[in-house]
Amino acid sequence: MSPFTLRPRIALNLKSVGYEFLEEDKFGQKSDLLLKSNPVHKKTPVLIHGESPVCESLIIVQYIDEAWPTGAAIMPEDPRERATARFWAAYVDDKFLPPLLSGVTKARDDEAWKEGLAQVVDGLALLERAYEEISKGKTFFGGDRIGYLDIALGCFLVLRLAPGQRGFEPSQDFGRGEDAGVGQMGREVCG
Ligand SMILES: N[C@@H](CCC(=O)N[C@@H](CS)C(=O)NCC(=O)O)C(=O)O
Repeated sequence: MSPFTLRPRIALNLKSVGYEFLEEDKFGQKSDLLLKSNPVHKKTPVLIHGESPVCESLIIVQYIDEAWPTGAAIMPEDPRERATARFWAAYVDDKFLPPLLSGVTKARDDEAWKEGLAQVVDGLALLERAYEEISKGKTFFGGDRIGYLDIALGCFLVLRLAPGQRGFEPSQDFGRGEDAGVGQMGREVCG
């Protein structure tokens, strides 16, 4: 299951919204529905609510929070905290993920892999510091409950590698491992 797709699914579950999940064939042709629903990027996930598609996983999560306002809020209530959550979510997608998804898991040789891994570990150290500040000692960026930033980052911290695949294991490659800090948060989000 793609971590990008997990994001809206977690948000829908938090809001107790039922949905039908249509899977795309990763290795086959893109479906007509996907091409019609996301003609710009042609990527999943897409949320189709009524007749209208909503694209881009983090935009979908924000949409879900607004379209189903009952239940616990996913975005922080305070505008400044909302801006901070959006800032770090953009950091996750723009800076943290590219070396993880391209540099590390698709590295051609050991040197490229080490370089990618160093960038991932640096990025995670920065996110760990942000987590300490924002979570104020609680389990989640969102405090006692899963929030926007937990959804944005958490799904990518529990990536598991196929045996022999070069990649990134938070428990081995990042000092604090899975039982503390963002590692623990990731497990709770996806548990
Ligand atoms: N920025 C997009 C990224 C989504 C993405 O990369 N989706 C992958 C599935 S994991 C995809 O559809 N890949 C097919 C492709 O790149 O053509 C988001 O957050 O929704």
